[in-house]
Amino acid sequence: MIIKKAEYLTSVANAKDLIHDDVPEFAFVGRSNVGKSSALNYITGRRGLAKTSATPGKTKLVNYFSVDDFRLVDLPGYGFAKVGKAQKDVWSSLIGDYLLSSNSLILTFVLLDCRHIPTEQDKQMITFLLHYNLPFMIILTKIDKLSKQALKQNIKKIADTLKLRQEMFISISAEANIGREQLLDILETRLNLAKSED
Ligand SMILES: Nc1nc2c(ncn2[C@@H]2O[C@H](COP(=O)(O)OP(=O)(O)OP(=O)(O)O)[C@@H](O)[C@H]2O)c(=O)[nH]1
Ligand SMILES: [Mg+2]
Repeated sequence: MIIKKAEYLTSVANAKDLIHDDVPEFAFVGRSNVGKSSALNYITGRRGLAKTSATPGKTKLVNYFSVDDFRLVDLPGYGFAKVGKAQKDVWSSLIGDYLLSSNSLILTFVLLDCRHIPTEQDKQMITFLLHYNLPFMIILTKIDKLSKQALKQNIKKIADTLKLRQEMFISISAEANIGREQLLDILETRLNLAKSED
């Protein structure tokens, strides 16, 4: 798949302002600083599209990006001490509101740092997605930080911790340009599936 157009659409702070239409959406969730905004930029091939930062807690709103005939949605990070209490618990957060109310969300990417064992909040996010039967995949980020061998070991550890099959995992590095084609293939497959279900 080739991305022709990618642009910032809007940011939303309250559940009542979330977009409800039939444009298919892919969402990015995960801990603060895991690389959500970077992954979104990497997929689109537009470096400065979503704001990234070495300081956790950069993305505080639901940010919508319009990409060809679909949208990418950058969600606030969780697990960062300074985010409000409401943002800490997915069941009662803007993230949760978004995930449950978007009627055109076709796939959620849960991003995990390939170096770390998932936190309680990561597990809670996955429990939430499973509970509501929302389709998701895991993106392991920053794989430039590990050797091939160490990455392999960590994928197994992380998959075991989450009790998920390794087929649900994609490994990427926005920094070292690894995984973009695989991600684009997933987007394309999901978009075609959504179209055929219409
Ligand atoms: N080495 C390496 N660093 C990365 C990679 N992707 C992102 N980073 C760095 O990780 C930091 C956080 O990236 P962001 O994309 O802003 O993370 P985020 O998940 O959007 O963070 P919040 O908006 O705070 O929730 C930045 O300093 C990025 O440069 C990667 O593939 N490799
Ligand atoms: Mg961000």
